Amino acid sequence: MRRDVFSKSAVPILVLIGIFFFPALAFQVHAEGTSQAVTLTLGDYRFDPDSIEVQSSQPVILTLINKDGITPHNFTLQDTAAGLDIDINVSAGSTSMVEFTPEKPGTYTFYCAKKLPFMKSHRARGMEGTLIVR
Ligand SMILES: [Cu+2]
Repeated sequence: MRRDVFSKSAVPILVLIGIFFFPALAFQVHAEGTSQAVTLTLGDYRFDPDSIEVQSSQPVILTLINKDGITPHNFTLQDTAAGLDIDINVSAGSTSMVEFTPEKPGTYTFYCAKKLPFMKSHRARGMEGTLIVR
């Protein structure tokens, strides 16, 4: 049972790592400046609101609430030139969070990438919106 001995001795080390590093990480997030909290509701094949505005070079904490009971949704925002690469699923009735920092001012389109076979995509049904970075 050498494996047991190893995992028991590893526990205090992992706890110590947690105690020393997590406050440091938390402090770093707060020291970077004001973060911007944005909440979007997803449901009925739309985003609400469908237009959001944020400041560049400041972290955005995006909360995605899927209010539909059965339909899973998604938030996709990809623009490689602007360094944006978000693709996050939000199961029916659940909430997902994502943090990103938009560095380049501009107007970007986000959408839901869900699509069932033989059906119109959620985006084609109107599930898209605009992120304006000032
Ligand atoms: Cu959707």
